[in-house]
Amino acid sequence: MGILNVTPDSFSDGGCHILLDDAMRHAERMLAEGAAIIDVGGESTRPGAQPVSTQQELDRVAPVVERLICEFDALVSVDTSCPTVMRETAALGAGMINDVRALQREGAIEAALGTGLPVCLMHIQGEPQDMQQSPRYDAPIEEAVIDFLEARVTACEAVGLRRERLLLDPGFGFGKTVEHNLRLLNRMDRVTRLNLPLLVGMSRKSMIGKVLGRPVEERLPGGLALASLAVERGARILRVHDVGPVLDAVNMTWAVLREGCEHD
Ligand code: 9MG
Repeated sequence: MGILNVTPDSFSDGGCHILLDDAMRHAERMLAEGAAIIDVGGESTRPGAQPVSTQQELDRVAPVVERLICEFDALVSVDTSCPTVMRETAALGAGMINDVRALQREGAIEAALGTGLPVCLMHIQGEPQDMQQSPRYDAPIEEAVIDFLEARVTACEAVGLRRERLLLDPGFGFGKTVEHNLRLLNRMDRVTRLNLPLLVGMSRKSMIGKVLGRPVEERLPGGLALASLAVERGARILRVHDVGPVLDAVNMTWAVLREGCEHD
């Protein structure tokens, strides 16, 4: 899943893909490098980001979704928590909803249900504005994440949004310290026990910066290591900026894992 941010302040490529033509070129490049999904977001969810109005989000995202669908044969995912944006972009042909708030906003479950689209439910504690202010948990992080995701799946099923349409995401960096993120990655096999496909996003995130002491533009090697480990621990979709290099890392990882399956 290639990341296409159409926000002025997104943390790692902020401002680069604001213009429609730039956004199309960037999407084209990610698809040529092997992306199967393009994830379009119009509201930054980086730590400290301020919310945007529904109209602002729609104005950013809708033209991009419309042109992506017109010009490319790709699955377009919309990174949104807003019921109106879900409905409007689904009507334009979007094929998936990626909600970092796991459909917790009022009306979001009903809107997602009405679209008929698959939905990624992500774990988050707090809101982007304050989620990184000393995050703490009463239970081990992996148990907190599993309990939250199970509860969100139950809430979806209660209104008729069937689990066949759901994907789960442990939400690296969303209300978590570096230690939480590292522990969660080590125990991600437990999240796979919920028996739903796992989507994971760690590309260029601050956990890499903090461990390696690298600025955002130098985090690719760290991101490749995390991508490989995530696949080995059960991730099936990786949300990334650097599609080509990550795909090589993933294909190499799969070659090793396949050999293990064939000869065990
Ligand atoms: C929008 N967004 C930013 N980071 C993300 C992550 O880790 N997962 C998902 N599903 N979406 C994300």
